Amino acid sequence: MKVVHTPRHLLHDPQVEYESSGAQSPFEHIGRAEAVRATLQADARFQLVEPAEWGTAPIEAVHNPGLVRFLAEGWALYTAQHPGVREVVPDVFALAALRSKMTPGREPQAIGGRVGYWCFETTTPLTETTYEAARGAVDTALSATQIVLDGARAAFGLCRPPGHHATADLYGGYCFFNNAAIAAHHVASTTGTKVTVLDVDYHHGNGTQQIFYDRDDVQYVSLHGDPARAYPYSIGFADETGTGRGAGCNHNFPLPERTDDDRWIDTLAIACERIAAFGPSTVVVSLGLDTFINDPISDLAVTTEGMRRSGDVVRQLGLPTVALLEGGYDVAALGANVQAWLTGLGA
Ligand code: OKP
Ligand code: ZN
Repeated sequence: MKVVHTPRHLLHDPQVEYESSGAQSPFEHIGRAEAVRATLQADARFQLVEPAEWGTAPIEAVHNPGLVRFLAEGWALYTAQHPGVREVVPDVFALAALRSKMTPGREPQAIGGRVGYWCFETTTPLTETTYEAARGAVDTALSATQIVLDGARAAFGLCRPPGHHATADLYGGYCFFNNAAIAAHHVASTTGTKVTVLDVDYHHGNGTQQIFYDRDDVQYVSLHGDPARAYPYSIGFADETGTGRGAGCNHNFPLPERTDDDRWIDTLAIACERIAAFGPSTVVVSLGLDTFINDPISDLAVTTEGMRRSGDVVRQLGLPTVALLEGGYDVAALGANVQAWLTGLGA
């Protein structure tokens, strides 16, 4: 199986994130992708290839061009006003409810206001070269997708930073551009066929759900920790099923704490029945490995063998599949967990 990887992810290397009302060392760090690369490089079944350059057009087909522009220029503008800042983080959020009863808001002119207009939370620092890394992750996703469009049964994009929390207009949740949504839209728009995004990350992919919520050509199917207790808290409930033309095309499977391999696999099998009923040409997997039993920020109990079985369940759909890395924070086990999942998928 081909694995798309670029060292450009090293350009996103924040030293601090703000979570639970405190500063901490980031969970989403360069060591994650390096661990996955090392494991796959040492396994002869995988061939590492570099992505092509895809430019901003496929990004702006999914995201607000204003978001792209902010991520490209925001760090320099902010640090010109606040010299010495390394990680830019919002402190004022332009929440829609601030303007209830009024006309919709517009992008603030002041850079301090712009950060909280395009970002929804505090754990996603913007550094001097974050934009280049985020562009590299999109290129990785699109090149892995192209390998599948060219006829491969499966491919893996070693995306970092991850993507599934980024909405059309907002970054956050360690995510800047929604790699999986950009890939899925690319397939749907260039082939005119239906696509499914299957999200197996522990966290609900609120961004992907939002981007496709009113569309009937891209189905979103997610298994995740119940938002009643798990990030992103306000989205990912089972009664969110799509709107307008997209009614019935969104499927959420919130799961309880300590969900084990058997329950996870049973739920994934039901999710795959919904995918088969939708009839997509292609499946894009948002491959988070933070459902792992020892993950430091999650509370499910899937084992490495459960990862292999998960890939096997998806393989049995018999559809061309592009898997893109999302989360997974037990770095010691991350390479083996990706390897197991891709082995199940048919590496
Ligand atoms: C990104 B991905 C919980 C805070 C969670 C952000 C988590 C982003 C996860 N106290 N912080 O889905 O793995
Ligand atoms: Zn996650």
